[in-house]
Amino acid sequence: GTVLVPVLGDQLSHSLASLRGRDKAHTRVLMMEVAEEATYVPHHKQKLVLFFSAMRHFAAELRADGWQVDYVKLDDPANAGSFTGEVARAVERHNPSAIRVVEPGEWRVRAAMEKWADKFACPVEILPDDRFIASLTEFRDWADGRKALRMEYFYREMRRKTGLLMDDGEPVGGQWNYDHDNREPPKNGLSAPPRPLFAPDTITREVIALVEARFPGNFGNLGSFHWPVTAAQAQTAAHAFFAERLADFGQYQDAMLHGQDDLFHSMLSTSINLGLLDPLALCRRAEAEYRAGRAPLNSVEGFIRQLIGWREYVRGFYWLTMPGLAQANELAANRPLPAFWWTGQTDMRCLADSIRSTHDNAHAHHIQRLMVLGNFALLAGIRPQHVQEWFLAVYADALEWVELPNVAAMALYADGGMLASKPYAASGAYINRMSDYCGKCRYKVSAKTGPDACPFNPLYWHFLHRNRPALEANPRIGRIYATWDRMDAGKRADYLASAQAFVDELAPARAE
Ligand code: FAD
Ligand code: DLZ
Ligand code: SF4
Repeated sequence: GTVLVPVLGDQLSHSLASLRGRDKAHTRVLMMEVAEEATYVPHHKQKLVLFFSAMRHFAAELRADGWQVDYVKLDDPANAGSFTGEVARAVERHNPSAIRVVEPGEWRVRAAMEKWADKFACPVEILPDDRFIASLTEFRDWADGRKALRMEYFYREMRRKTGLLMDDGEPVGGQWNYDHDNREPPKNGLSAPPRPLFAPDTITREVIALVEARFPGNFGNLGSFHWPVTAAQAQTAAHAFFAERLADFGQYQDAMLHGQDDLFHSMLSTSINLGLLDPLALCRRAEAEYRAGRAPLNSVEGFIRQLIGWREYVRGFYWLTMPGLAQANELAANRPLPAFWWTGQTDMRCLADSIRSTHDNAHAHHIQRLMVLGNFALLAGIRPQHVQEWFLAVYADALEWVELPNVAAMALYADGGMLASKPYAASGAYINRMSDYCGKCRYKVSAKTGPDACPFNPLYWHFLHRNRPALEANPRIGRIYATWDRMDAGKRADYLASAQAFVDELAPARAE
């Protein structure tokens, strides 16, 4: 009989486990644009266009390759609006002998999928997603019995497993991690070669019209849509990164410059997360650049660590800690998300630029996400669920399995330190060192308190003060409290009052 193979929007890989080796004559591929996926958070317009356009391109490639594909468009009048509803309709149409599907990336979808076996008369086979280097079982085994899960140790396992940057069982260069070389502040006049931009073709233009019509009020700009929507375009983007930016990727990885949205970052996360690029193949290419003497070790090791370290690690962490992680709030942060996160209207220049880039590109680079937006939300005590929903909505690369650990655990310490050994809390001095934001800001980064002080400065102490019971015992920050205790009482009161005055003025994004 016919086997029904649903392919989800982030499973756009020709080598997908559910397709590999299948007999095309007896397979019906099902792809579905559904309201439930399009609305479970108010996605950025570019994210919607990216997913729908890449899905439509992928379906066309499958058909050209001889597959039979049922493709349900969002505006199909019969559209049932959910994965389960559409699979039910396809079961009616084809009466399949089995449903075979690759496990989804998100817990929410997995929960729905697990009910299919009871709902449908045929067997349902859920296959592991082997586009990841570590299987979920492998990660669980590694995590089992450990109190704290440090990425660094997991990363070394992945280096050994893949053999990437290994010589005779030893890390190339003698060290596993060259992160200390990857914290260069930006030089004056620093600029990176522009990345290739992909002009919308007919399919993408059709999807743009659909998204403008169905989601006119969503956040984001569609005039600047340039994401790769096919594997071929993604390869072009990867090629340009290896040829032009990889060599400088490492040293400027943490740098930020006003109006320069990409710098030396790869801008490949959307293509990797959709399945258009294979992360392991990218790592092998990066290693080849090092072996050929075209890129330094700190850049190549840094890039490989993001992919086989962080990316794999957060995925394992997500499945280990869900569904609790989505509700975690160790520091009891309760302030609603400020309205300016949607409008960008703030005098804080670092935040305004990061939000502007988010609005224009559905992207911001790592340090903008972690040390500007995330740090602000951490220090100001914004409710993790509000911050999570915002990050999941606004970034084109956001799928919950990668977004949630980064936001809840890495940026907000909402997991109480299972992922990070201490909160990534920093005052304005850090942002000033790593960027050109502060010079033209209406706030003074050198001012500690009062209405003109950079808000990060008093917020930093306010954060430490109010979370003292939770943080003081942490050996990596405990000493900061000694500094606080040595300040005179008046200074401490000034810090706390300045921070309070600032947060009291924050208008919430929605009425509570
Ligand atoms: P590069 O700097 O070129 O890095 C190369 C690749 O490494 C990326 O494409 C990505 O696949 C991977 N990578 C790097 N850092 C991480 C990380 N911390 N976790 C997982 N993979 C990583 N990444 C997402 O893909 N989706 C998200 O929704 C997401 N949300 C984030 C939220 C916060 C608060 C933070 C701090 C980070 C988040 N990241 C997320 C990780 C990272 O910021 C992005 O992957 C990166 O900015 C994408 O741009 P790039 O492709 O140019 O990355
Ligand atoms: C992000 C997204 C959006 C916006 N729309 C769809 C869709 O209509 N159909 C689809 O198959 N996938 C979509 N996606 C990606 C899914 O949210 C993603 O595949 C699952 O959440 C992974 O579990
Ligand atoms: Fe951001 Fe403070 Fe610098 Fe202004 S002074 S850009 S608010 S860090």
